[in-house]
Amino acid sequence: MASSPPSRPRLFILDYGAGNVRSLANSVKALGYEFEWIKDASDFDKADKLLFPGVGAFNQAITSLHTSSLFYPLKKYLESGRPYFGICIGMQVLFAGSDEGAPVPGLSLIDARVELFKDVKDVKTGSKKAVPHMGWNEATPFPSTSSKAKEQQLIHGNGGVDQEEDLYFVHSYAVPYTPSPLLSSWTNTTTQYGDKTFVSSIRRGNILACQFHPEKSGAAGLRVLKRWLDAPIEELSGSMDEEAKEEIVEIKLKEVDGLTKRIVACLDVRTNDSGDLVVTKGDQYDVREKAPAPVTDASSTVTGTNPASGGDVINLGKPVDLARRYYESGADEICFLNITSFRSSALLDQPMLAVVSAAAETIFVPLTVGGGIKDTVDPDGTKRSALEVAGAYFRSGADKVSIGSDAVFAVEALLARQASNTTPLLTGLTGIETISAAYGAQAVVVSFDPKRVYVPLDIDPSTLGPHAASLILGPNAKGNVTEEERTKAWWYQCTVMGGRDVRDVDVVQLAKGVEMLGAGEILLNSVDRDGSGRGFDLDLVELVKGSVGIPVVASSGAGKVEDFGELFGETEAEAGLAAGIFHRKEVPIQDVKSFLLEQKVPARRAKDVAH
Ligand code: 1PR
Repeated sequence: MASSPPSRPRLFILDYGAGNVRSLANSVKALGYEFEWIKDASDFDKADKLLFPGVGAFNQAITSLHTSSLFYPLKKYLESGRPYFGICIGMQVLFAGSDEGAPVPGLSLIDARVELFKDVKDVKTGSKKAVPHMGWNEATPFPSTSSKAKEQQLIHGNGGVDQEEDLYFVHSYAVPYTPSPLLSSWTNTTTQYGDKTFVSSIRRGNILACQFHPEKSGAAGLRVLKRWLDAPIEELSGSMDEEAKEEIVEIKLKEVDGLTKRIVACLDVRTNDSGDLVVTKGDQYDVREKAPAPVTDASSTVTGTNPASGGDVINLGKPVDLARRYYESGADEICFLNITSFRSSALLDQPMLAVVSAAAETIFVPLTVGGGIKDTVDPDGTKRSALEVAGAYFRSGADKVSIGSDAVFAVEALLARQASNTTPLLTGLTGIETISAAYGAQAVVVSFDPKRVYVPLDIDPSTLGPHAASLILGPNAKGNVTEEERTKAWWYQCTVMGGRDVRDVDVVQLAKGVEMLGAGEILLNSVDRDGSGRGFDLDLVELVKGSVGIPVVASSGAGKVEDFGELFGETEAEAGLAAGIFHRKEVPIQDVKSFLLEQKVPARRAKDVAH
């Protein structure tokens, strides 16, 4: 009788309830492995290998482990010498404690602490770097004695991550690297962000853990996961107590850190008039066909027009197919915006949840989803909190949620409390606050939809009140400025409901307000530049970037690769987003990357982009 194939090690994943574990689960499945969830303490005894993923708050993770009585069984598993792979919070909990949230002891395998990124500065210019550290950066192998070189096989070297490949990080806290025998015995890679060097992965005995997200780092990250999943148990097992070499290793600060500029592909999604969920794209937020759509034959030759299609929702394709195409073309992130969500409850808008869930199964870079993330009431009267809506998207595989209209209303209320000296200034009840508290600031993006308000060039700024802070004088405007614009001045007014309704809030007020509420990133659209192909509104980007310490994704108006070079050359934006030029196949994403690298702008390098 043929011998049964050797049974595979029993792989378990620990879900402490607030991380986006679906992405890791999807990655493990895509690599051909089955797994089981740790449901209670007894499952640790069945595990041959254990994965612990997660984003979010240290305190929340530790507290959750205690309330589910998993803290000590986890510690016992780690001490058993069986293989452990921790990701992000799954690495941080191994340390003694963290600056994040109320003080609570970690598993304390390593007597060092996780600290907040404070006063991170660019080494060359001294300019302040945004926190969270969000994007693609390199993990540099730790200079080590030969015993470690073998261990690094799991991340770098033969088929793992190549030295120059980038990995995805998203965190506001990290373990600073300081030369010491303790950290020398654990540190596997280090990463530099601004003028800070931190421990980006550890390896000792049966423990492998990384600050970056291999499940979100494209093909490079999946190779790291695959190495660990493929490795025989005996290769991964061992004792953490093996004697450590008393080495002190200095890591020299480089003049330029490795963080790259992100290129984000955005898909505006809505139902068309026949009820199908399609990717659409208009200009200045008008997504309907102007003229009747062209009719093409099998060879895509235009043979006429379809008079009935005038006024139809522009249909550029199916959301998941297009998103997969962009992932394969090297997009660093994918952003879905459900642009008619304000018409119904997101949770009832199952197709959008299904889109995210399907996309997350085959796309291994960060996914953001926006549209309808707010407190809602279903048609039957059921109340749904923004946190509940966001949770549904995270469980579907989203890494970040984007809040638009609701953020404007929250900042309006904040400004009113400020004006009337009402305390507390922060109620803790807004969607930004509740989602940020539960999933971490890095999971909360705020989408701006500003519209220019033109005023005479010789206006007395004091007549604009607080909006004077966002006033731009045409003669000083940057980038692609028309002669007519040079004769005017303007400020940027915020809109809601996809540009349909203007509010008495300007972009500087909104930016400062959402940062105070706990947002981790700004998606900065421009109604005026949307779909124009005229390039990004550099003055708008500079205004908002100069108002906050969180990352800014510039959006709207990209028409050619040079527009991205101009954006990153003229502003400190961390990312550039485009839609139309990608949907219409006018500019391949890889051409944007190649152009940026030619211009010496750091863009993600990957040996093979998609898995
Ligand atoms: O208000 O929380 O429900 O969120 C609604 C979301 O939908 C917001 O993020 C809002 O920006 C977006 N939205 C609403 N209506 C539209 C519309 O177009 N009618 N999309 C819309 C706005 C912004 C980008 C766009 C860039 C790049 N689109 O998605 O793709 O401007 O365009 P380009 O590269 O083609 O120039 P809520």
